[in-house]
Amino acid sequence: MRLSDSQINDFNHYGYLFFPELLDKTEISLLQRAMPEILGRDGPEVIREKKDPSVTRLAFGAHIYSEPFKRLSLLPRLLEPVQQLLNENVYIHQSRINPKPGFGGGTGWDWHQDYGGWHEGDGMPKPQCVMVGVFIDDCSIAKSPLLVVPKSHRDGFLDSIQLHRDADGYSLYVLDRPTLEKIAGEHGIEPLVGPAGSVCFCHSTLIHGSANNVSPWRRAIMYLIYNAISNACTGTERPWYQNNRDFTPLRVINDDSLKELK
Ligand SMILES: O=C(O)CCC(=O)C(=O)O
Repeated sequence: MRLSDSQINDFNHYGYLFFPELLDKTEISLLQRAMPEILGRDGPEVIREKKDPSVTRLAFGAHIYSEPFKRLSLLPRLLEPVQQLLNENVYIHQSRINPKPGFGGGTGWDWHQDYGGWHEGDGMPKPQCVMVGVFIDDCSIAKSPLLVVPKSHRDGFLDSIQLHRDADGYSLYVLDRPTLEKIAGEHGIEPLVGPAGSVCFCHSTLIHGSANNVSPWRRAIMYLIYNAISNACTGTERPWYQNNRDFTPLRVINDDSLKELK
């Protein structure tokens, strides 16, 4: 999929692009079918909710060990726009599924910029990477959607941001309140809502967060972090599922490849 010049300008201006239903129902049902096995894995790549360890908070690396998610990550609809936005070849630095189950089981994410964790934790030189969010379930306002602050990527990685490191080693660079008040006061906050199969492309310094999902419904999103080859990470501390060390440039596969698993 080729982005138009105006879509590229919008990404640079607002810090994100949103495409409703970029994947069709067959593709989504194949991804949904793969979810229970992924969320039930017992390796360190699956992080549990602190208040209820029976609930999965994040599943890292599914694009490596799950065939449907591997194919998803290489579809031209995802990979070509990222190559255009970064203007070069890319590899996947990290992927994570945030299943966000209902009834409050899927807890929120404080306001943060993702780039901080990759820069400080993995030695990513510049914010030359794009986070692609693929909606595995419908994401409505009722399901505590992903919230973004448009244009907040423009100031780069913010000094006022503070590192919060979880015991499981998952770090978040969380914004202080006055900074959020100022930036959100200027630019507002947008919820990214749409049916399953919708896709967002976000700049790595775009401020985002979400609330606890108190609805009765799950709203899973797969986040694929594509990094420019020239921006490969230099750190080696974090494991394969958080800091992938294979910098081989990705090549697109046939656009029907995911559907062929049916
Ligand atoms: O999906 C969400 O609720 C937010 C996830 C998030 O902010 C992240 O993974 O960086």
